Amino acid sequence: MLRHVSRHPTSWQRVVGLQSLLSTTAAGRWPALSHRVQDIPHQSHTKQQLEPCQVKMRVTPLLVLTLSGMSALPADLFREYHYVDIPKTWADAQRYCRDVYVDLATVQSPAEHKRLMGIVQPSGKQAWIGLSDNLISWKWTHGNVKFNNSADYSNWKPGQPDNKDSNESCVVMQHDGLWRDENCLTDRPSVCFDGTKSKHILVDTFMTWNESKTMCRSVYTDLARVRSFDENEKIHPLLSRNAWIGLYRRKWAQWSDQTPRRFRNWDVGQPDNSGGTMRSCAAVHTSTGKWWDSACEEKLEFICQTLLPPRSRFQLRVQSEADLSQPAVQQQLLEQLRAELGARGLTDPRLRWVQTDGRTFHPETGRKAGPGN
Ligand SMILES: [Ca+2]
Ligand SMILES: [Ca+2]
Repeated sequence: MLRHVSRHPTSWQRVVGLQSLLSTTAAGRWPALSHRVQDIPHQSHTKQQLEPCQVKMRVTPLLVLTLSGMSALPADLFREYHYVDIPKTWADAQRYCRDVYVDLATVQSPAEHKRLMGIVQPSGKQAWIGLSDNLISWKWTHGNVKFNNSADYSNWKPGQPDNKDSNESCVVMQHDGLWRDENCLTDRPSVCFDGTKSKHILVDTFMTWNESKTMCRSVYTDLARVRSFDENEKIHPLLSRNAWIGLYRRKWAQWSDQTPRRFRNWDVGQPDNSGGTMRSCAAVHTSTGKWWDSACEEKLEFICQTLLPPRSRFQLRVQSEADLSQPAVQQQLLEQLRAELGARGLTDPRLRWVQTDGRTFHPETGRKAGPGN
C-alpha cells in the first residue's frame, strides 16, 4: 500500500494510494493502463472492479493492479465520528474535540446521521453535536451586509436580543427607537428605505418580516438599515408601534467547523430554547437520534469528528511481457501512473511500491494468463 499526502498551501489534502495485488511479469509499455487510470470514476469509499484492460501486448502474463486513489477537496471530506463519554459544557466539548480530534461533529445528510448513530450507544442520554445558535450573526437586508456587533451602531433594548423560545430572528424598532428581536412571522408595520429620495418611509400595513422585505424591495429600495444614532432618531418618530427594520439572522446557520447547515433532525417541538438562554446548543438523543436544543452550559457527553479524504478503489488488469519484479519496470509503471494521476488533477503525487511477502506483485489465481484474457 502506498500512501502519500501532498499538502496544498490551503487545507487541501490529496492522497494517493496504490496497492499491487498480482504479479508475474509485464512488459515495459502501459498504454492501456494509462487509459484505464484516466477512466476511473471518482467515488468515495467504494471498491470497484473494472473490466480487464484489453491491452494489446506482445506476450501473455497477466497482472492485476489495484489502485486505491484518494483525492479530496474540503467539501468531499469523509467525517469519522468519535463518542466521548465525559460530560462537558458545549464550549468545553468543542475545545476538547478541537484538541483531540478535529472538531465537534457535523451532520450534513441522512447518510452521515446514520453513520453517527452507528457509533452511539442508545443510552437515552443526549450528546452534544457541533450545531449552535448564537445571537451575534446578524445581517442587514439592504446590501446584504453583515452586522458587526462590536463596531456597528445598535440600539438594543436592555435584555434584547433574547431569542425568546428560540424563535426570534427578525428585528423591530419600537416607537421609542429601541430595538428588539421578534418572531419573524408576527405581523408588523414596516420601515422601508427609499434610495432615490434617501428617506425612510413607514408602511402601516401589517405584514410578516419576509412580506415586509418583499414589499419594501418592490416599492422602494429595501427594509431600513440603521447605521447611526442620527438615522435612528429620524426613524423612530415615524412609529407608533413596533415596526420591522432590515436586521435579521439565520437561525442555527452553521456548524462548529464553519460548515453551513444543510440538514436538520429536530425532535417535535425543538428547538425551543427552553433554558431561555442567549445561546442554544444542539444535542442528539442517543436513543431516538432526534436533535434537542439545550442550554450550552449544561454538561453532556458529546461527539467529535475527524476528517478523512474519500477513498476510491479500482482494479486494473494488464497483460504484459516484462518482468515486474524488476525495479526498473516497477519504476516505469510508477512514472506512468504518476503522469496519469497528475492528469486527473492530483497535484504532485509521490508514489512508491510497498511489498508484502517480499514481493510487489502477486499472481492472480484462477485465471489463465494469455492474450485477450
Ligand atoms: Ca426578543
Ligand atoms: Ca430544548
